[in-house]
Amino acid sequence: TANQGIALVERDEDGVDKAFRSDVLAGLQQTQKAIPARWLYDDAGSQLFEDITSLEEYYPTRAETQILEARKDEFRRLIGADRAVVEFGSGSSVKTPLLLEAIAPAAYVPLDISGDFLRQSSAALAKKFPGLPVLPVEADFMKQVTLPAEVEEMRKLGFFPGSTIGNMVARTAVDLLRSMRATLGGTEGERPLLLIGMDLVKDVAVLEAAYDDARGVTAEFNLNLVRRINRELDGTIPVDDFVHRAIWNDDFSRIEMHLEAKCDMDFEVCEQRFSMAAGETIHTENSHKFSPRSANLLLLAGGWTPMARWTDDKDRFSVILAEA
Ligand code: AVI
Repeated sequence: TANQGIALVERDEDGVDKAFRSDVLAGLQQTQKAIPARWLYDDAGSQLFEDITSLEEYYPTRAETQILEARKDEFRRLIGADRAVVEFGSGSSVKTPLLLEAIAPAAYVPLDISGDFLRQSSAALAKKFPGLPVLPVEADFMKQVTLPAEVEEMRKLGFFPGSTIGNMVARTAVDLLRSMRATLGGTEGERPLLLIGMDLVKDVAVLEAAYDDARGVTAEFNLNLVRRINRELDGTIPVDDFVHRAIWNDDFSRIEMHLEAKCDMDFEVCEQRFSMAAGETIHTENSHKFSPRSANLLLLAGGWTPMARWTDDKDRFSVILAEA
């Protein structure tokens, strides 16, 4: 099948992740230096993101969890039982059980590129839901994934919580939504559903605080990328000479994370020399925020028709049910 039996991470003879190296070297050569946000998530980065989700200022996780808790009856009614739930990314400890309790699915299929995470979270869920077939697939869900034969005949529900779609530019987000459709399959009479979390536009001060918390955990999450480059790519980047910035870009309706150089500097990565002037930045993440209309437009562009929409009591976050 398309997704099985291939190495998901390609390494050179020194054990260096080739895609990481080429993204970093290409990104540091750009006029506006930029490194794709996926590289924030090594083990340390994933742990720091976990820590972020419980910060006072970081509302998205709590707001989405509140919606999933409050709407169980509606999910059950609109989605029905006996579907196979296909989660894009390994299940989080809190959100996935809420959905599985609500709709009593026939199977649960988590897809993740990290086999370790996948095995851990699958084992935890299997324990929590005895009798539920848990069928993890190690795959890059940005591309079409072949699902296990056991779920072929079942109706499908895709689950993509967390507003992770917001970390992609529109072109990539649309490609992903289309890949999800292809992965979930279905026919004219038996269309798959998608339950997706999308964060909402709000007061700029609230947004900037969510991405620049008082304890500095988000700053550490961002700076960890530089530590990772130094460790894995023989870098000499002076970590302490960078400050974390979270900036609202109104034209693109997104929070941008940057690392700003405090002084002029020269450094090396993989034996290549780079220099930065004081005030220059490396752009490390986008987190797009949606209006109800822009969320609908993105879903429609990706081949999904919104059917229902829920928000938390403070209108900070939305969960949308869409049909292929
Ligand atoms: C994973 N993703 C949805 C988070 C977000 O809010 O965009 C990543 C994050 N970056 C900084 N804080 C959290």
